[in-house]
Amino acid sequence: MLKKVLVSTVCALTALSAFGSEIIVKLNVSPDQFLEEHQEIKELKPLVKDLDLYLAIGHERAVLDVTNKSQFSGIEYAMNNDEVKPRMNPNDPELGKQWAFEPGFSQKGIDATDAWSITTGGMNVLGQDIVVAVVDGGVDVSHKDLAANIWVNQGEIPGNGIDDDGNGYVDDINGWNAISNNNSIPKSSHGTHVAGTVGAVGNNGIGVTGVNWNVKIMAINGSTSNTAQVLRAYGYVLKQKKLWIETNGEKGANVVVTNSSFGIDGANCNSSRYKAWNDMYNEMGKYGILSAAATANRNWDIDRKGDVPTGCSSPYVIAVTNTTNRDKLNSGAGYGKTQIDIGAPGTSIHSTTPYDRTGSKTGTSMATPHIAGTVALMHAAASTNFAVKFDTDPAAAALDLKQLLLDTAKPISALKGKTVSGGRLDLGQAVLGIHNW
Ligand SMILES: [Ca+2]
Ligand SMILES: [Ca+2]
Ligand SMILES: [Ca+2]
Repeated sequence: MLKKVLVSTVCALTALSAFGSEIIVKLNVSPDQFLEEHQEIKELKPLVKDLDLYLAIGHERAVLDVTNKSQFSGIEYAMNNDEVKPRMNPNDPELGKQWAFEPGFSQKGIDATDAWSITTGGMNVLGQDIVVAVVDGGVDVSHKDLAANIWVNQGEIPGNGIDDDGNGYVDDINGWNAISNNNSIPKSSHGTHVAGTVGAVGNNGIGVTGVNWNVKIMAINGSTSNTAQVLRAYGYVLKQKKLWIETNGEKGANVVVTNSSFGIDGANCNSSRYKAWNDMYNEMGKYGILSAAATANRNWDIDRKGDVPTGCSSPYVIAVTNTTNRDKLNSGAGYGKTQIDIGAPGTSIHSTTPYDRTGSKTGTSMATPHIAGTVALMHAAASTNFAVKFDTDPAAAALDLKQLLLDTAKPISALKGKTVSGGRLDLGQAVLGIHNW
């Protein structure tokens, strides 16, 4: 027993040398006597006198000296002063309905709590905004649980009929309506739900939370019509990102991911007939934009049937299918060993709906914003190493991020051989991975 204590003390004191200066000790002599016997320790700060617990402070070299002594006189035991992290659970009252974030005993959530102990969103380590472009039917940008997380074009004066920031779009405050080609964003129920999963305001005592408690959502209407409108919608995103890079963040927006929950069932994206889709994703990818895309709501093998956009060969597309709270593939969702990258919760997902409401929806459309949201949260958590690479080589860094997202997916039997990763999103591992990148 004594030996065990001594061994653990050695380990603890050795570990202290790695951190440099502090260790917790339980004394069995008076503090004065301890300091007299261990001149290497500069100071003892009382922690809990009733338990004789002190914080011992010394230089790295001194601690090594203590470690090398054959006897640890005066110490009953020593412990690392390990970092303690808050168990982050937001106070949003409807969190209990968001099974994807708060796994119950039998439910298969995405490990959000672990991710949120590292970051809950906001800027990256370089102080840059992180923007998610929700290309959908529009978003209720005034929803009380979304408004604070809606992207605002700082260079544009609203409602004056002038393109103040000279980006080619008049009065584009929160995004663009690519269908009517103006700044009026419809309050789509679908798009508002998607936006809430990406980034409903977390820990504000209202409604739900998103994957990101804090993020910038660019609202773009472009999903409910035809291919030309979709291309125009993506064109807006591309323009804002290029402007952001060209002006060193003065104008435009640091879009890191688009969310797309629409498509053309059974189409071969890699045929010449659909070429502009791949061109668009590749061009956005050059500037570091990944595109999370919902696969067909069909019980289909996309590798055989084809799909636009989740069958597109562009490496910047992350093709997403829909898992349930039992980690099953939703019976109405597409799959494909070569084309569909990953699963994410998309069944009975609770999120924001227009006019300050909330509600539940099911579909690959509900799975995809978990992935788009994850890309954003990964940027918020990313190490300086990653952030610098993203600044200097955004295309390569975006692909690194995608690879990590797939590599950290939790393997599940329902997706084995049916997706590239064979797994379902694990937000906690993805965020931890990029944090240590
Ligand atoms: Ca403008
Ligand atoms: Ca204006
Ligand atoms: Ca909330």
